[in-house]
Amino acid sequence: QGIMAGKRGLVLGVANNRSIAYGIAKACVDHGAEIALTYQGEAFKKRVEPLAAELNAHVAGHCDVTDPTTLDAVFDDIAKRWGKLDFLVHAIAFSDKDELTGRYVETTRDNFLRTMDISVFSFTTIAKRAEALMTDGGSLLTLTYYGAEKVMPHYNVMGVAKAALEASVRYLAVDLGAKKIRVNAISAGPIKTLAASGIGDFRYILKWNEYNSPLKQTVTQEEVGDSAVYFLSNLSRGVTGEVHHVDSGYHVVG
Ligand code: 0WD
Repeated sequence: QGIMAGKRGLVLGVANNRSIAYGIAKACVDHGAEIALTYQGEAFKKRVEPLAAELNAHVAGHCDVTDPTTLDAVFDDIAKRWGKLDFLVHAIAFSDKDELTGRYVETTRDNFLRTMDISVFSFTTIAKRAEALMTDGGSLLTLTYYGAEKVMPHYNVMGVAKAALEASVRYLAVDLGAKKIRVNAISAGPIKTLAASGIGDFRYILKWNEYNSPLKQTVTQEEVGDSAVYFLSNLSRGVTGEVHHVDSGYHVVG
């Protein structure tokens, strides 16, 4: 049983077992939820399938958020299989790693648009698709970072994208609130994942957070997963439009 018993959710952004999305998926399953995962291309299929088996998760197919036909296919698959959806996790972001170092002012137009498309617009278009299936209300959760609020070294265009993503959370919360669909974000502290390895000096950022955060440690996928259960379950039924820091308290000092 558990706090998530009877809930069905789609988790987007599992690349491997270090992904934040994997930590969230596992916590949801541990608390009784049934989940579906997607993979981005054949290379990730091989990594996601064994993780799905371990979590008793349905694999809803290939999903590349820059290709709307793949999103249509995933949501059709969920509609046929479950007929409805209770929660959705968006843990997707991308930027050219050559631009996640040096000066923000050097950002190219192509990478700016691609970063915003994959890291920001994708959440909005996915929210629209989820709305159609969340007939008993629901909970949408995305992942952001403190670089949206403060200038962090090397985060550059991704910081600008995360600021837009956090604003999207507020606008979507208003649009979907009447249907009792809640929209929130977790602002996670730095965690070593595939995506994070593209950010310049990431190891230094991890150490900085460990030494300076109130809890004197970096956060784990499990800690983010446990906090996500609060947002995805009925425990947070009175909460929407929120950006919640799961960062060992770093934001109160940094
Ligand atoms: O320190 C960190 N790791 C933090 C991450 C701190 C705070 C926030 N976040 C955010 C990220 O910005 C992202 O929104 O958490 C989210 C999940 O990121 P992650 O768990 O750190 O990274 P990873 O395991 O790499 O998962 C991100 C995945 C991609 O993996 P790759 O390695 O290919 O970037 O996002 C997916 C992909 O699976 N992704 C896409 N999915 C569909 N279509 C696309 C796309 N076009 N592009 C990337």
